Amino acid sequence: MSLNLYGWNDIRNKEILEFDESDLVPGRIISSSRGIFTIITEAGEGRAELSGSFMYRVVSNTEYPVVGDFVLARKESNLFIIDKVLDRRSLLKRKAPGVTAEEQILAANLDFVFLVFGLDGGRSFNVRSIERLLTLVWDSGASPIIVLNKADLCEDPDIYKSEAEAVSLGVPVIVSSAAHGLGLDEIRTVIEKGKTGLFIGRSGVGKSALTNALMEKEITETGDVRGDDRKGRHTTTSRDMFLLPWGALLIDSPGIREIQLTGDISSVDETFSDIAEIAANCRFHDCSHENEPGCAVQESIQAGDLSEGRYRSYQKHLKEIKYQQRRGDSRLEKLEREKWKAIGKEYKNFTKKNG
Ligand SMILES: Nc1nc2c(ncn2[C@@H]2O[C@H](COP(=O)(O)OP(=O)(O)OP(=O)(O)O)[C@@H](O)[C@H]2O)c(=O)[nH]1
Ligand SMILES: [Zn+2]
Repeated sequence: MSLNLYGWNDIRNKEILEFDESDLVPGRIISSSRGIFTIITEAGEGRAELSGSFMYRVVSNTEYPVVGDFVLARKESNLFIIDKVLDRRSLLKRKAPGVTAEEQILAANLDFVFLVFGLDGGRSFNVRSIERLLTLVWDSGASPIIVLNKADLCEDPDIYKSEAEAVSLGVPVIVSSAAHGLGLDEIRTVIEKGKTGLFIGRSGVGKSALTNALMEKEITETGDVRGDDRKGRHTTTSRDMFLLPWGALLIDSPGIREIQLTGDISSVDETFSDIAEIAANCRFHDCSHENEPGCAVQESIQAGDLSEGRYRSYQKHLKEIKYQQRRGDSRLEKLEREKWKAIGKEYKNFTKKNG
C-alpha cells in the first residue's frame, strides 16, 4: 500500500524531516470514533490510539485527530500510537452542539466539500441552509460544491437549481440522482485523483447512496426513508474515507442537523459577496446596515435589489460568528491559564522532590 494513494506527497515528506524520531511513520486517519481511530500507513491499515504524551500536550479538543488528518504514529504490536497531528491545510468545523463555546472539528485536509440536499420535497432543500453550509465551508479553506440529489423524485429540478444558483454566486450546482446514476460524472470531474472530498448534509439526503454509486459497489449502509414523514433514519455510525476507483478520496460523514457557525467573519463575506460589495458603498465604514443614514444595504432592500430574507440571513451569520468569537477567546484564555497553572504545580513538585 502506498500512502500516496491517500494524498501523501513530497511536500508532506519534507514537512516531517524535522521529526527525526525514526520509529514514527506517517499515516492518514480514515475514521475516528471516541478516541479510537483507523489509520492507513505504508504498512497497511490498523487501529490507532493517542500516545500518553499527545494527551498530555493537548490544550484544546480541536487538537485531537479527525478523519482526513495526516499524523505521525509508532507501531506497537498490532496497534498504532499517534504522537503528532501534522499541519492541517483545511479544517471543517462548527460550534459544538449545545451550550458549550467549544468548536467541533468535523474533518481536515479537504479539497472539496459537497453540500448535499434532497429534492424529494422534504425539509432538506432550503436556500437559507445552503447559505449556512456555504459559510461553514468557506471558513474551512476547502471549495464548496452544491449537490441537489434525488432529482428522480422531483418534477422540475431546474427550478431548485436556479434557486440554489441565485444564493451561491458562482459555486457549482450539480443535480444528481444516486438511484438513477444522474450527475455522477459531474461529481467525478470535480474531484480528481489524489483530491479529498467530503459529503455533508442532513440525514437521509443520500450521502451514502451517492458514495456507493461513486464507488460502483455497496460499501456503506443506506437507510430506507420512512414513508410517513419523509425523514431519513440515521444510518451512518462512523465517519469513513473511501478510495474511489479513479483515485480520489471521499469522506461520507454522518447526517448533521444543527449547524452553528464559528470561525472567521471573512467566510460570511464570501458567502454574501453580493452584500459585501454593496456594503462598501455605505457612508460609514463600520455601518451595521440597520438604521444608519447612507446605508447602501438598506437602500438596496428598499429598491428591491436585495431580498429581506437574504439580508437577515447575512446579519444572522455575522452575529453568530462574532458572538462565538467572543466566547471562544475567553475560553481559550482560560484553557491557557489552566495549562500554565498545571505546569507550574508540576515544576513545584519536581523541585520539592529533587531539592
Ligand atoms: N429515489 C431516490 N432515493 C435515493 C436517492 N439517494 C438516496 N436515496 C434513498 O434515500 C434513503 C437515504 O439515503 P442514504 O444514502 O442512507 O442517506 P444519508 O444522507 O447517507 O443519510 P445518513 O447516513 O443518515 O446521514 C435511502 O433509502 C436511499 O436509497 C436518489 O437519488 N433517489
Ligand atoms: Zn450599511
